[in-house]
Amino acid sequence: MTSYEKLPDNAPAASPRYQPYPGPAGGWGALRSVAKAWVGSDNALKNIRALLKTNQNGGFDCPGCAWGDSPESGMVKFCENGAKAVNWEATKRRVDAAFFARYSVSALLTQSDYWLEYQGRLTEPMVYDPLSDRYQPIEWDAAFALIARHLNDLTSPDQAEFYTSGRASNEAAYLYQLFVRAYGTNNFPDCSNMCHEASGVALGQSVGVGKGTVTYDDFEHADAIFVWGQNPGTNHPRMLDPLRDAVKRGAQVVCVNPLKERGLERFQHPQNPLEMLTNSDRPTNTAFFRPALGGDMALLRGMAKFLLQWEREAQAKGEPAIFDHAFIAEHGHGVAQYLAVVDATSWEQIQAQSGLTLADIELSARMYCKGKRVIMCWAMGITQHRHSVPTIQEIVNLMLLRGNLGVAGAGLCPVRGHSNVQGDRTMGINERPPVALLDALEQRFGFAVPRHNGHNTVEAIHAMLEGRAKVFIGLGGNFAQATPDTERTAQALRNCELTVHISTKLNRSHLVHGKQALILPCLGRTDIDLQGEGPQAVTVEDSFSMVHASNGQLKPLSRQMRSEPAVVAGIAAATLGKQPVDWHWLVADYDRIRELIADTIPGFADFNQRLRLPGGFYLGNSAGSRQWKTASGRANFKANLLPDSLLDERVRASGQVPDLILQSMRSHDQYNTTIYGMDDRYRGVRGQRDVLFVNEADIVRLGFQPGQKVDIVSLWGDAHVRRVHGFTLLAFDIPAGQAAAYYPEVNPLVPLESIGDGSHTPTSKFIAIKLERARDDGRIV
Ligand SMILES: Nc1nc2c(c(=O)[nH]1)N[C@H]1C(S)=C(S)[C@@H](COP(=O)(O)OP(=O)(O)OC[C@H]3O[C@@H](n4cnc5c(=O)[nH]c(N)nc54)[C@H](O)[C@@H]3O)O[C@H]1N2
Ligand SMILES: Nc1nc2c(c(=O)[nH]1)N[C@H]1C(S)=C(S)[C@@H](COP(=O)(O)OP(=O)(O)OC[C@H]3O[C@@H](n4cnc5c(=O)[nH]c(N)nc54)[C@H](O)[C@@H]3O)O[C@H]1N2
Ligand SMILES: [Mo]
Repeated sequence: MTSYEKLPDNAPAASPRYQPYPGPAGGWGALRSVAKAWVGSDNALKNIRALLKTNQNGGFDCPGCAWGDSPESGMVKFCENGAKAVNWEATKRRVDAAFFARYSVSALLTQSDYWLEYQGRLTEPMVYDPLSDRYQPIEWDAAFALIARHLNDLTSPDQAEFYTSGRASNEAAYLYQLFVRAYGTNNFPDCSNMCHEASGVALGQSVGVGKGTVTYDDFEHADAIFVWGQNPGTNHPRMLDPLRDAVKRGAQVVCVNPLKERGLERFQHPQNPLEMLTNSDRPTNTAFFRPALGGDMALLRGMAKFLLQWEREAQAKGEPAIFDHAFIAEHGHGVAQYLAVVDATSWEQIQAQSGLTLADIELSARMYCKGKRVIMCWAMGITQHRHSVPTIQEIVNLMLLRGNLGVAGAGLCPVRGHSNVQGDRTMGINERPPVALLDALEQRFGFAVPRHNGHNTVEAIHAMLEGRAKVFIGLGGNFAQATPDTERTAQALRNCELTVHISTKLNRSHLVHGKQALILPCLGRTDIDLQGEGPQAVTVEDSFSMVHASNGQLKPLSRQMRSEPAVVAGIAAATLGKQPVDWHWLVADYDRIRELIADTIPGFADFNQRLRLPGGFYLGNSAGSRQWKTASGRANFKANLLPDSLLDERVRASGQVPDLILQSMRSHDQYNTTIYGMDDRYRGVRGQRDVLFVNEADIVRLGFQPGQKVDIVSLWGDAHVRRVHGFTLLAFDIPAGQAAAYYPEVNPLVPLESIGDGSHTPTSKFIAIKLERARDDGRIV
């Protein structure tokens, strides 16, 4: 075995083991796991030093999630999974020319995603050589010239796609969008299209701004916090602290999730819910509701229906109102229409679609009303459905009824994923750019910006599949694995004349390439970024709209690696010359880029000065201060109907009946398509990722046995066959009719056409499936 191939101690076990995890989230289990990561790391000492500065002033921003930090706390802020992210990036293993000389692309394609990224950091620019089927070294300038030639040869700039993943800094993202618009297109497919797009769309229409309205402090003042479709114990571990603190001071925490995720289950109501309704004297302030997949909107509508009923009763009896009439009168728009739709929604439909009993729905409504100030948080369990936009608007409706917006301790909190995905959008990574942004760019830089909308992620895949797009450039990410309908996406990338990836680590997107292909190695968050005028800081924006600086701490592995802004500047200068700016001069000192941001992006005046404030600065949020940038000038109640059926009409029309509805989710040992290990500690899975979590009664009903291997086929009613092989059935505590499996292993099952209305987000949390006996299962054929 060469050093390239050696896998870490926690490499896949020979056979999968499944044993429920007894400990709490965080705590000793988490520390032990971090310790294991350190011991297994070849860079441990350096990493610990680096980690101690994570998210602190002067240190770097954690490349993990986008949860914010308490501004006051001077404590070391990191969590188990942040530690994994840092350690993973700060390896000293290299994927260099010698590595690529050893392995052909075909050979690399047979390796797992885990193996590919484990090989280390990309350290030199590489170009694909079709004769040897290998990547070979290329000079940076030659790489830039190749890209420029391709871009300048296209008959229209709309034939190129410019993808962004959410780790890119504000400076990199701003420069990238400036270059792409100066080149002539708004084709900005973005990881956000697969993530919180529905939140942006829904909130924009409802309250006039597509971001969360709360800040960290609000969590300390809330009477109740609802957590919808989110697994913070794994994906936002630092969020557990404010939740725990809230419970300690007597606030309510209400979790809505079909899976009793470790870390959240401590908030499970320990008693019979009915006791609470009957004024039991035993105090309780937490609850856990387990809806049908996609059933959240029905639950929310049911809660609204209870509120309306209680409001009428209160009025009749002359008791204090349930609704905040003053707020609604001053700020609301469309409440009468909305309440008419609430009245018209039947309890039967609400119960059937939510998958919950009337008693559960009533309890959740009571818990909501009990709090004067309520925060609602949500993540992918809410955003990755066909009707995600109306679901999020129903969250807003419910909050508006009681004036839970724009006061301390209350508000909306879409919990973001990638550490700077929110900042990238603020910087203009947007395929449907607001007119104000385009006007500002045009005025500042004096070129005619493209005014027509560009492609989002799903549209970009269609364009590449149909030959309408011929060049793909990715600023980070792993497009081939993160996107739906894996086979068709692979074909889309292979159709391209040129694919370019600006990356830190080797991944499958480098191997599923166009006719010509480049890998451009870049610095990550942890690396010291040295430019012409000295070491540079970058900036990021967290879920609470706090902007702060990030300073890399580790010496880069190779001089050949370049920062993301420098790579973008290189491409831009080769393609456009010094138009509309002197790109190389700009990247010599990132203050110069920030001056341009200050000139063109609202909220960034005096950017360079404010950046130097300890803890960074708050961008503000119009809805959070009760200013409504909507067409009505008010906060809009959106009168959406519940979907007729959660199952898509295309599946229904096909006449096929699904065995189960599948959601795809993250294990505890992964960061999106980056797989750190084969275990999912909190769910009790060890040594394997090809597992399907199913209720035991369903396993029996479908004629299988726990532990048996199955093929999974998804239903869509078109000619494509979507199938994955050899998944082990795990009998799990999951509601009947549901299944769960890991992303990205089940992405081949997500149809490219199965997308959210208004968001175009693949419906990764709602996939109609059938199970078949695995062809290679030795047990039963
Ligand atoms: N360690 C680590 N941290 C991460 C990431 C990572 O991969 N690893 N990814 C980052 C990114 S980009 C993102 S977007 C976030 C993702 O953070 P999450 O949104 O927490 O990620 P998922 O694993 O997709 O989990 C979705 C949760 O929603 C639940 N769910 C699924 N369908 C439904 C539904 O219909 N209704 C309800 N109520 N619940 C449902 C699932 O059971 C699961 O608990 O995390 C970020 N942070
Ligand atoms: N089925 C299903 N599909 C999903 C989801 C789901 O829940 N289910 N979730 C969706 C969501 S929420 C998201 S956000 C997307 C994620 O989609 P992406 O953002 O495209 O995917 P990642 O796995 O985060 O990208 C990992 C790669 O990024 C590169 N990288 C890491 N750090 C850096 C850096 O600092 N700079 C640069 N230039 N490159 C870097 C590395 O090469 C690494 O291999 O996936 C989506 N896809
Ligand atoms: Mo995400």
